[in-house]
Amino acid sequence: MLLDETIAAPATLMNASAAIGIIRITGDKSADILIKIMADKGAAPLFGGRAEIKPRYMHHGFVMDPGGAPEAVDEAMVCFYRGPASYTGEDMAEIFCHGGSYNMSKVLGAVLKAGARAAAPGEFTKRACVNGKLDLCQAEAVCDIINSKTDSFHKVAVSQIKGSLSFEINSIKNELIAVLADIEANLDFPEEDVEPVDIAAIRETLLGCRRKALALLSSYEYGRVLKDGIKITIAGCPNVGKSSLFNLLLRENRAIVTEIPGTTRDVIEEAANIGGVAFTLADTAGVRAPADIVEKLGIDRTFENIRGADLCLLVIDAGRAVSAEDIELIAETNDSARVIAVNKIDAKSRAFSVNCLPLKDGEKPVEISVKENANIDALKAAILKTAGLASMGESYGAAGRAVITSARHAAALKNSLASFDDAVETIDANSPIDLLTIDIRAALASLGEIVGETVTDDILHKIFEKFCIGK
Ligand SMILES: Nc1nc2c(ncn2[C@@H]2O[C@H](COP(=O)(O)OP(=O)(O)OP(=O)(O)O)[C@@H](O)[C@H]2O)c(=O)[nH]1
Ligand SMILES: [Mg+2]
Repeated sequence: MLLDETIAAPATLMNASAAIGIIRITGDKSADILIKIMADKGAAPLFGGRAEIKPRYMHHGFVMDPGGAPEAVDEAMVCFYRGPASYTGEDMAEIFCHGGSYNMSKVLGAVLKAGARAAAPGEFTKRACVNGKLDLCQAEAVCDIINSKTDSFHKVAVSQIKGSLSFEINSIKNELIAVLADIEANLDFPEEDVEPVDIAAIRETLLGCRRKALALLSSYEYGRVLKDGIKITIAGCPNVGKSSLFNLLLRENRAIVTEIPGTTRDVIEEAANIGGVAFTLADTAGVRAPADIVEKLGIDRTFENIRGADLCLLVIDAGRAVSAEDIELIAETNDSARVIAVNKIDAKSRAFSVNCLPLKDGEKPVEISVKENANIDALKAAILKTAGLASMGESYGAAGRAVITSARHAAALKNSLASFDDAVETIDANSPIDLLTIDIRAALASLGEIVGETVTDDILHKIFEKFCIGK
């Protein structure tokens, strides 16, 4: 990456006809570009020189095309940030022009003509990282904040950008660095008056660090679900109210509902936010002996979907006796995470009895009425509890503890655990102490990958190419 190049990109959507569009510039030439392109009402240069550009101040003017027509391209406000007090740590400028793709590309065109190069995806944040304004996991949190769709994931991303994860990783690293320094002092000056290493204390410290790394890694189960969402398949016999429940959970009339059994014939998937957590809900065809090939294919898909789900929401109709298909579906989902909703409790039949359902020990169906919107909160709570989210949310979210949301971070933590195990093994085998430093260095390298101290250019490139342009 050439840090001496000045780069520019739109920081807001180019394809929307928004009121304002922002063009971002970073690099040494940022001020010179403003001098070249900004003019006052009379088309005279707005800035006589660098000294006239007051940092962090909104200057009003007109964007001119350098070397182009004498009339203004657009009217805009510009703000200059003097490095290192900027997002990237370099001199930066932001041009607040009018929105719209045509107008913004004209303004960007003027900036590029004045000496900037078009930025690659994530290049602004990458520079912030290289210049030490953010560490790598904070930079990744920028992406998470922008992509977040639920309150719980957003909270975790904001706490990560504030440094919660970096803090925990760095505190483990600092303990390891202290241990290394201790060992190395002994290796380098064994004959001098250096305290002999207390190997039992080192072993304890390493086990303590391992526990902290493991606790972080364990949070990934929760973090993954927050990030990717949890997949719920709504299944049951025809006409039990699956589509009605699907619509209620989505808060929109997405699926067709009729009193005719066999209304839904294919799988319909939609994203839903339940209790601040992202879910993908799938409504499916009701299970029965199929009347034709279309229904058969639909029911095959229902079973496929049940098998691919994180959780199955089985709906049973309290308005009639339990059927053979209800029992078949219960058997089919016995090994999955499952919530049973007994629906139509408002029209409960004498022929229906919960006791006819072959439930697992301690399993309690939730009695609901979609028609009367009754007990839906209890159903949502049961879903969150079965997905393990209620308790996890309490221990992570409420306690403000760092949560791992990235597979890359989880893999690095896993590698550090292996190095901690190697280190303890080295101690227990009474192996030479310099071997121990190799294991500790390996653990440090894995943890360093998370905050970006020990990542290769290749990995950096992979991380930032997922960003949008202008980020
Ligand atoms: N009384 C009562 N009727 C309900 C309730 N929930 C749904 N219904 C009615 O039950 C009928 C079937 O509802 P759907 O949501 O289409 O049922 P489904 O399970 O998707 O049916 P298929 O798509 O055919 O498998 C409709 O007439 C709904 O209005 C409820 O809680 N109480
Ligand atoms: Mg349906």
